[in-house]
Amino acid sequence: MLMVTKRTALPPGLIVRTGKFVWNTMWHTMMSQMAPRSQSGAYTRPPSEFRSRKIYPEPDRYFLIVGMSCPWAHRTLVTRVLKGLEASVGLIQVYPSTDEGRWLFELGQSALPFTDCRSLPDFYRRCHSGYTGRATVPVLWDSQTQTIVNNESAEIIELLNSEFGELANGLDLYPEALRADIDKLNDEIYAAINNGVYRCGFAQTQLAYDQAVGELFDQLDELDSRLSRQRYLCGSAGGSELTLADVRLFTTLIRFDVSYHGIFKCNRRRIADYAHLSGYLRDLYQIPGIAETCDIEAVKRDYYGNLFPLNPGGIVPVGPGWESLQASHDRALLS
Ligand SMILES: N[C@@H](CCC(=O)N[C@@H](CS)C(=O)NCC(=O)O)C(=O)O
Repeated sequence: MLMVTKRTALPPGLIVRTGKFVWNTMWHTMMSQMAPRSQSGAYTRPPSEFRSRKIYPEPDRYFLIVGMSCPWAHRTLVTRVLKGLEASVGLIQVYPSTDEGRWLFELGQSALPFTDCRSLPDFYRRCHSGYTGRATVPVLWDSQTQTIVNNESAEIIELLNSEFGELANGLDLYPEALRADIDKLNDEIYAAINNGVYRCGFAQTQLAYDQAVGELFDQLDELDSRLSRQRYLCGSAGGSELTLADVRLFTTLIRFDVSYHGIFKCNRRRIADYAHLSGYLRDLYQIPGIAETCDIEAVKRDYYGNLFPLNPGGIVPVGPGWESLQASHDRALLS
């Protein structure tokens, strides 16, 4: 006689509660490794550890190690172009590993200094034995002493601006007369915008997210109004000049609609919705040589594909494109 076993289905409530418990526990564990947090669940970025400012301006001596999706590394690429340092300061690219959560070198890449370093953490340890901190890009590397000079983008761009003597052109992106103005804006823009988008995306509580997203859009609104009167961020209306403050804002703005708006939930508005910030972004993008430093596909792919806890399925959205960055603007009228 055929025996029929009666299978009892698990109650849906139990499945949902168990699933949520397991996922939440894993999510918090992975998030706290990817993004260190405060008691209140707010993202706290660890400080960079290599901070030398000593440069011996010789051609082919220094290299920048960069990942194309990284906004901090992008600052150094833009400054290298603006200062005409492409022929003197070399570039080494790294690529994010989808499963290891670290940057990898492309094997066989000619400029790679040590053939046995597969990953950026290997490279940091090779240059500074016993190093246990985070292995971040950008890195300014001295091939002569085989040491990392500096791994703080805010300082690397100042060094590229002022320490490469005759190797660089004479454009001053951090002029003495504007320094107080630049520093003040940099501090505000860093907290609310450059790091602000990460504070939104890496928030681990609703409260931390609400606070970060509020500050982000308040600051964007303020800058939009400032940029209605002047072409660039610093200097007075009619007399503004391109400075490092613009470089620093640019690399966040260009990633905004493509990645931060979606994956970091910075979605009260897009940059395209701002009357002046959108033209300002196009203006900077269209400076000769700058478009070549921007790799939109890498930005989209790396944010959506490699921040696993924020997008476990790894699906990369189709839009938006950035054809609109080529569109005309009337920013020159503000000069
Ligand atoms: N303070 C650094 C931050 C650089 C940074 O966070 N870079 C990210 C890529 S966007 C990174 O390399 N993260 C690897 C890690 O934290 O292990 C700077 O501005 O130079």
